[in-house]
Amino acid sequence: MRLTQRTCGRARAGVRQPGYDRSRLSRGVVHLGLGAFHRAHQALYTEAAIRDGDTRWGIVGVSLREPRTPRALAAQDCLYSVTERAGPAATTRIIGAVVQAWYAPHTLDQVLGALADPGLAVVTCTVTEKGYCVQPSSADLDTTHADIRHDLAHPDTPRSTLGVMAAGLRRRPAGAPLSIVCCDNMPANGDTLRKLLWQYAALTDPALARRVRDDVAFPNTMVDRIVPAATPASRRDAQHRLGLRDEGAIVCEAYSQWVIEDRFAGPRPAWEAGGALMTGDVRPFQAMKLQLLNGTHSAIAYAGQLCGLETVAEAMADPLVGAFANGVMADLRATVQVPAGYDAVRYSEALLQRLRNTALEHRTAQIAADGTQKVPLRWLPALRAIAGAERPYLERALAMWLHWLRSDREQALAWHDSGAPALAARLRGAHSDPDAVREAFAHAAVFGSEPWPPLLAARLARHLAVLRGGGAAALLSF
Ligand code: CS2
Repeated sequence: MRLTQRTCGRARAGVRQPGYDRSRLSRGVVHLGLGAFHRAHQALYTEAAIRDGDTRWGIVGVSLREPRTPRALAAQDCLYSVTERAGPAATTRIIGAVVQAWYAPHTLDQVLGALADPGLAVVTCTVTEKGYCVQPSSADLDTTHADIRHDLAHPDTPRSTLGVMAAGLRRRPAGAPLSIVCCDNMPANGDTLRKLLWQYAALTDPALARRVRDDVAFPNTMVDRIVPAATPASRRDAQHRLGLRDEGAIVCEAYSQWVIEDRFAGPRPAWEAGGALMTGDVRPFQAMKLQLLNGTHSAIAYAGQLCGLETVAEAMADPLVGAFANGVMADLRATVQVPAGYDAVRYSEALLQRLRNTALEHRTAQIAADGTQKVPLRWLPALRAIAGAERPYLERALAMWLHWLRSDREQALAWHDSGAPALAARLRGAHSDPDAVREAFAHAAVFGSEPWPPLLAARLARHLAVLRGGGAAALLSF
């Protein structure tokens, strides 16, 4: 039997139900990017606000690219389950906060209508780093991006995140307050989104650009929860716990954190009910999390890929990769400023513990995807900050990524990471390892245009030579 509004009461005992009248929910939030992360993170905070009695905040979930999730949710009255797992312990709950699940290419008019509704006060988004059509090294709009070019030519039938936001805003009556809350892993994510949307609007519609600048709030946020993409095994596990078939089931860790800059243009859900922290300055939280967690994650992903380790937990259990992860975190810690009240070492230890969670099937391939978008945010600031001083683990991580790109995996990569083929082609065209490093550093889209220290280049070339000769195990045994 499948999970729906009619059947949800028949879930196994112990499964937590929404516990409120979903028919009373209004559409208060439009969310762009209906993947597992949103549904296991922000949606749960909104659920908590609704359970506290505020029925204004039903979520209109919009998928811009992927039809599977909206189709699955629509067949389940938008209900789905979240199973939180820490080792053998697990809790399963049914989430009721999503009230619509739309696939934008098929429902564009409704999506734009929802964005234009003056009663709508909050838009959230999780479209991944590449979903913003941003140039990773400069954080400026990539005006050569095919989707941006399409949307500039066809502003009323957009397909990019920015194009959809702009088209919705254009239809919106002036003066209706709106806050757009970016929930992707980018430093200053709200400020960056404001700049990108402004740059996009300024290309064709100066009045809209002014509204983006003056009328819309873009609070910065730090989001944290490990939510692997569902696999057949995780779905079976969740369905077993639920006792109903659920094509939207998510299995994730029990840990969750959301830190939000308290800068909204109008009303918002009381996300504090779910434990969100409202603060004046999110930057130290973002830097700490993006570098220590995501930076280490990416290093584990490439080391794991090169060593044939499929999941993060397997990689962490491998003596070489496990020790390497610890070292990368220490290298990143050397330059990161943690928020007041945090102890960087204790935070790192808790992270390592989370990464060892054997109940999650978090694939190294998933984290390795989109490296040209992630590496410039996760590793390069630390390598810039310590120009001169050797950071043995982080530099080995960078060498492993370059080696991974130049090996024959670039076909698979091209599919995920549209920035990878150009860098991979440079690396493959190089005549020697030092030449490969020169080529990489000359690739300004990823490495920026400021020169990199020659000593760093020399060390990277040596690491590439070791990788070529003895593989990742040789590089990590030092
Ligand atoms: C991961 C993140 O896929 C990735 O690149 O590093 O999705 C990570 O799991 C989350 O940011 C954890 O909060």
